[in-house]
Amino acid sequence: MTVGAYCNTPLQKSLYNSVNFFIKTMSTYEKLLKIKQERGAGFLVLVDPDKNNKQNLPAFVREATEAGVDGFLVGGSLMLTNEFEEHLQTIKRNTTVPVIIFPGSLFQVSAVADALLFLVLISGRNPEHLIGNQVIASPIIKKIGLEAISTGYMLIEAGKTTSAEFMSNTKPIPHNKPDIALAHALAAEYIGMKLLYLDAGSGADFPVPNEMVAAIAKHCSLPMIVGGGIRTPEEARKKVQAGASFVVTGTITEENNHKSLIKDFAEAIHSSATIANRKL
Ligand code: 1GP
Repeated sequence: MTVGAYCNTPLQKSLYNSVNFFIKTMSTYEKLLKIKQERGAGFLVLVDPDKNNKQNLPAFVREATEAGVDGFLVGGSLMLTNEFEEHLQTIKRNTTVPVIIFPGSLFQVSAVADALLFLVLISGRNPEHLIGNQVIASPIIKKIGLEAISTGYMLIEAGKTTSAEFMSNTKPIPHNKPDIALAHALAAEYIGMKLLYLDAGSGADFPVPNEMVAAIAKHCSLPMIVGGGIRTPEEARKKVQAGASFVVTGTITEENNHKSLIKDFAEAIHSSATIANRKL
């Protein structure tokens, strides 16, 4: 039963309709900010169509949504499948939370999604990922009316060469250099970007260090997504306590897609946020 079913008086009904209309007309970026403000931090699950089992996808998406996931990221560094859009459609059909493209290449643009992280790989010095691909993709994004969320993407040393590092041909920020990471984050803020994504890369041996997340959260006001190599709810909790606004899991939720684990992640992320996490 929906909340609307409990609205009996005309005033209650009108208030319910206004709130509903407001939520429906919010941009995906506004919805992310709302999650950050209300829950302190959000849980995003990455679906990589190359790694995901297509047969299990509808049930996985429904269960993850019921378990408290705040959004799905869809994308991958390679994309060996030609079923990217089919995956997006399946996810959209089975969830009510935002479905956001996390593009690994120019081929990962589609109007089926609610939005796209318009990534600029600020930690690297490869012009293709700083401006080249963005120029090629922009007219298409405009034409299909897709919401593009300007995101400063930073690759952080992961203990091994990840696909993201190899495919982007960039050097990650050293694990033990929070000051360098902070300088990049501040540059993203001053340039006018809307989000930061600190990524150790999928399957990283070790995740983005908590000290790095904390240094950025202390001095930079951009909402911060943190992902790569996060395998336990406890690890996710530490990222939120350090100041992450959103935590991403991909590999662990692909390998072990039990509703109970996803619920544990969601609870750890939502329950450990402080007032500082809620700040916009
Ligand atoms: C990778 O941040 C994501 O870009 C998720 O990483 O697969 O290691 O969870 P994992």
